[in-house]
Amino acid sequence: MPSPGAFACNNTPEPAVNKAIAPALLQAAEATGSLGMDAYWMPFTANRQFKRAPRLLVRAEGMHYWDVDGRQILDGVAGLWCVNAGHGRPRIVKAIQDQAAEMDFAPPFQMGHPKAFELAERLAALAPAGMNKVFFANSGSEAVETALKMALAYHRARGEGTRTRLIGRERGYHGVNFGGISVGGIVTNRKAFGPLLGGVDHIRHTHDLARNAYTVGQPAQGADLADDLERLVALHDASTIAAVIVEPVAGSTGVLIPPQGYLQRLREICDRHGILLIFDEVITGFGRTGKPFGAQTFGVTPDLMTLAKGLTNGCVPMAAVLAQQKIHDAFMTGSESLIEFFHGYTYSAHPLACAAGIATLDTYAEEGLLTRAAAMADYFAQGVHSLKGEPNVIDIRNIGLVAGVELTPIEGAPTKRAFGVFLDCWQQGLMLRSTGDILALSPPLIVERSHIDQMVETLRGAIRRAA
Ligand code: PXG
Ligand code: PLP
Repeated sequence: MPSPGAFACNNTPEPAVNKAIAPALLQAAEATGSLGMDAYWMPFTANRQFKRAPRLLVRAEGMHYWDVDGRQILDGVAGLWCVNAGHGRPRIVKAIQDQAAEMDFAPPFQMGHPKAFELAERLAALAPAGMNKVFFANSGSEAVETALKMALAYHRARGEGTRTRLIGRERGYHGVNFGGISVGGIVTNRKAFGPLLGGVDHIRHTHDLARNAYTVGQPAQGADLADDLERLVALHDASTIAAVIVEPVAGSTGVLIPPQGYLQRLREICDRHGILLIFDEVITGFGRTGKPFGAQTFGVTPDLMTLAKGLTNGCVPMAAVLAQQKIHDAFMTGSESLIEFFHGYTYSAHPLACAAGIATLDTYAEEGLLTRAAAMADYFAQGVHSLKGEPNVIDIRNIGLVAGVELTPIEGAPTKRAFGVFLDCWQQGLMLRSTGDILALSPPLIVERSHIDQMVETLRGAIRRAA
């Protein structure tokens, strides 16, 4: 048998072994004869480094994970920006268990099941007025592809088939499928994958340390950056442009908060030129910014909106595209016996996901979680902004219950400083995200002040040690 040490976190001093957890895992591994870690090619991970010093999670409840050594880890990123109600919520667990026993799968093409309709109605009721049509997918990446295809087909259905161009934004993250990386603006996610989609262009990103560093909430400067869309209209002509896709708050790229008035201006320019506006709310959806959706926090309604992550509290993969009535209605022409939109996934509206989604929305509603970020925002902001002045910190930004802390890169080794801070925090019992030289915090929305204190002080210590 390979040594149990294969699972140990080598750099953890004297882990307090939780007898209930680690032996169970090791026993299971022994039974299957595979303690090895070779076969699993891990996503968005430094595989070789990880396998030398694995970070293995085995249990989760509330605000915490436990690792294979039995250490309790505070969850500072809601898993991966998705576990908004905290871990192991009994209502959601039971809904998934019951659904698995009652009906495991129902084909979504030319068939339906009641919970799919129920969840769609519930989502439409939460959404900004008018966004009342719901199309299901299984990941944020799939939701993005779906929204882009809807935009193209919408224009064609209305007789404006010349509108084929898609506009994204620099530093945007829209998942990893071909449409998403094409409109996305993160070079590492694009450069290895050939010419991508044709007919795509990008507006400038809104990150501006010189003018906006250390802003609490929305930066004052930068609404004018939306005018970059006018530049692309002048270059390509509006008659060739189908849609613009942006994240209301860019998450993956390091928590970029939209400048005051910026999203309004984008909306105005889109309206002026008949261009659809797509909000990718995979991270901002479900309470992260203080209201159910970023569109409501920022007071701008898009034509299409992508959702995932918090939709099922991360418990079962699921995503959705919300569309304005007018988008949907443009498809509903011709013979009623014909399929209107040639698109869908085997697992669209999967029964387990629908059950999890309904129970998740119940949990959010019962506990007021979709507005709790607004109530906690001031305390959270004070905490994270107290890191100003710590070594190598060059910016701190926040809204609702999400924050980014940007560090000066180590010369010649970008990303290394923030990744070091991430590893140090992990050893101190805090899980957060590093992206580039930015640390991102986005705790479950059940977070208490004491957790915020622990997050901030753990991060402070790690930043000091990284100096
Ligand atoms: N759009 C946005 C705005 C996202 O944040 C996706 C689409 C894709 O969702 P899926 O479910 O296909 O992963 C996301 C996902 C990070 C990180 O850097 C963020 C995401 C995914 C993985 C890592 O912290 N966001
Ligand atoms: N590839 C093949 C060969 C398939 O038959 C299907 C679906 O039937 C897919 C891919 C797409 O899978 P999904 O619907 O889960 O996205």
